[in-house]
Amino acid sequence: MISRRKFIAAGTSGLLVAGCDRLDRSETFRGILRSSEGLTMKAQRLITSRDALAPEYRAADMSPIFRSNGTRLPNTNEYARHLNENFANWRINVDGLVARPLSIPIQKLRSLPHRTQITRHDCVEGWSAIGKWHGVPLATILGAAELSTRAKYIVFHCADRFGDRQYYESIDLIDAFHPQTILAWAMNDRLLPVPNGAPLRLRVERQLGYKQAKYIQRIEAVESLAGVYGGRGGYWEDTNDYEWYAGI
Ligand SMILES: Nc1nc2c(c(=O)[nH]1)N[C@H]1C(S)=C(S)[C@@H](COP(=O)(O)O)O[C@H]1N2
Ligand SMILES: [Mo]
Repeated sequence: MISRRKFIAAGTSGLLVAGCDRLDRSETFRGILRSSEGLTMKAQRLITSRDALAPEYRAADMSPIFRSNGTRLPNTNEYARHLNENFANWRINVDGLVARPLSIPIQKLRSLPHRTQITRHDCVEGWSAIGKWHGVPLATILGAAELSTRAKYIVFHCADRFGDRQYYESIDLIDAFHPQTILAWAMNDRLLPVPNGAPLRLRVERQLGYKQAKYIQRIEAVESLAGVYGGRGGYWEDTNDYEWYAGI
């Protein structure tokens, strides 16, 4: 498992280096490097790459099939009821370190200004797929909720469970406010299918598949991950030692 993840990382690091080489030719970038004495080149690249956009693709590049992984259908009575109601009563609660806690009906969320992006999903299990996502920037929601200056992480609480544990994930504020970080409610021009996280899932395009939380019910802003479930920031992080930051 770990070696596959390293393999994926090695496969994409070439692209990042190529991007840096291109930037290196511009005067601005040299200026930035000169002004950052004390920072190693590696750290500089790291900072640059955290803000950079993930590659976006053309419609012609989309995978004919976007498979599902992990939970395909949350097995709770509550989810079955929502599915039966076509998610008409699904709400996304936004709470924790915010000045204005929100409870947003899914229909309301679908009416907000959205972003569309065609990106590649990479799962540590060794498969990738290019899909089209449509959703609200997470930044819009965090802005509406008036995120506290104490908040450092955003936690996504999901509707599905593995055994006795709830699936959850978390990201830091760099990723939370990244322009490609969206709460997606449609995929490949259709409302999100159940196997892919209906009615709402996260797309955090600079990270691996397991960070892309499906079946989102609650978004919580916290100062520390220590008190959240197993304390390591995600289901796989808690149970299988996966890295919390799964950058690609
Ligand atoms: N709630 C929830 N989110 C989840 C999972 C899951 O089992 N439950 N699996 C993760 C993994 S490992 C991957 S690769 C992707 C799969 O997304 P997909 O089913 O749309 O392909 O969702 C991620 N998010
Ligand atoms: Mo995955």
